[in-house]
Amino acid sequence: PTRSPSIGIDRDLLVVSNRLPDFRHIEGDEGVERKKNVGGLVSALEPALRARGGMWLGWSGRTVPDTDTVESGVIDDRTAQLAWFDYKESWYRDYYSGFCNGTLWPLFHSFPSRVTLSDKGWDAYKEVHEVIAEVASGHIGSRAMIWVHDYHLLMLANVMRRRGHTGPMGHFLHIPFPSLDMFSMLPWAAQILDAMLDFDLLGFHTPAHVANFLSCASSLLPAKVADDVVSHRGRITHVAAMPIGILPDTFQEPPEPAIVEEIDGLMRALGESQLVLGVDRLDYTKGIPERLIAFGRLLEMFPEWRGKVSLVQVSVPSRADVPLYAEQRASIETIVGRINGEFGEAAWVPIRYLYRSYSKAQLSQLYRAARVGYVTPLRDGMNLVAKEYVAAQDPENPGVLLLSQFAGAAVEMRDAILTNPYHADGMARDLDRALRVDLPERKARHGKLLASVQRSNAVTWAEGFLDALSACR
Ligand code: GDG
Repeated sequence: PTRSPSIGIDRDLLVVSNRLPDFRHIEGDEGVERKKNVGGLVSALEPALRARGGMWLGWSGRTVPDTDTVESGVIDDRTAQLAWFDYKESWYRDYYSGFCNGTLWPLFHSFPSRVTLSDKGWDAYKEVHEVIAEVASGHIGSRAMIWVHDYHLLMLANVMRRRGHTGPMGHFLHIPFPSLDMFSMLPWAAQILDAMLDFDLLGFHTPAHVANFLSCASSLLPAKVADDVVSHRGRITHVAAMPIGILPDTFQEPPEPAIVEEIDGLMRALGESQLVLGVDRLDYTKGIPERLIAFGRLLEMFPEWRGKVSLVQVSVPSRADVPLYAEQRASIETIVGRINGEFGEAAWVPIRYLYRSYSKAQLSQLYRAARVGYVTPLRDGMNLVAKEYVAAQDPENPGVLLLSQFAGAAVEMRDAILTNPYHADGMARDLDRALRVDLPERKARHGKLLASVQRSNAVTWAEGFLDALSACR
């Protein structure tokens, strides 16, 4: 990729998110180090970005001392023009780790006891919005369409409108929107809602998230709600449930021989055992300790599974510098040790815990090898792992999806076996049931799940959002 100055006042689409797709960090003054693997979001948006000469703006992944000048720039990438900016160290601490991941993330996932509230975090949240709005304004004209992603940027439309932006602006929230009770915990609840209503379109994963937003807007603001339209300060905002999807075909690509060999090696090590698979970022919302404990309960309540089933839990390192995440990691390792110590035998390891990340091709093969996809977040906006697991199955011999009732994905994926991750005994019984599903029922459930994953995919999601945003004006 090459760096180029921003030229683009004639661009008509800008996507803004905290992280750029697969854009890790800038190296030195010259090049940019990127991961080759392109995620679903950028693949889904690529056609629209190309057609509209669009640009994607986000954090470079790099922090600079507070005393330095913050740099920003543009690189031309194969998929899109990527515009980046650095964070000051204090923004990383007070905005990113602080307000975004220490306040909004736990609050929106309904973990009130994990929420930290500080004026410093709130000030940093507002300050970083101003900075991003300034960078954004340098890249587009005032009538361009802007699509903003996630909880890091809830107030961007408000700041852009103040700077004179008149073009359509939409926001998609990738995490849940909480109930009124929960949201009211935020001292700045009304300011955030008020600012969100400067967007023309607000997209959420599920009708329940939409209902929560509408109930907060009508209770905490003098806003008028009629159906899915909110009127406030003489402006109109459309609110819609638009569940995100994946690119299902990309999980059926034939693997390279080295990957086949690697997964075969794992399956040989499991011997006679059926594979139960968990894959998540290491995050307390994903319910990893609860999942491990329920697996231990399965071995107690149904001893016939001992030696016949193994859990492989892949936990991808995430936000490792946030203390809560380090604690979570330690607690998981303790539980794994306890269960393996209690039930393991020389020839059988109940839980294999892998604290690392895998390539998409490796993940696809792991999904395909697993008899049960064990996807049990305590709360999740959607959960793409559930959809990927279904997409990767062999249709002639598919596995069973065991899915938390608290994942957004549970709304569309009624043919999974749904479970309550807070109830270890119940989840152990549901796991036992999932392991016993016979081939005809596995095929029937998988056929319906796959049809839904194919119907509502990443491309239909991105097109649907942009069409709806255009239609708002
Ligand atoms: C947020 C919301 C919402 C995982 N391990 C590896 C790897 N992954 C990929 C998976 C999947 C993605 O990461 C995780 O997506 P999720 O949806 O499960 O969860 P969050 O990261 O929390 O995402 C969530 C989502 O946004 C989209 O709106 O569904 O609710 O929290 O795609 O495959 N990818 C690679 N190696 C790994 O080891 N390459």
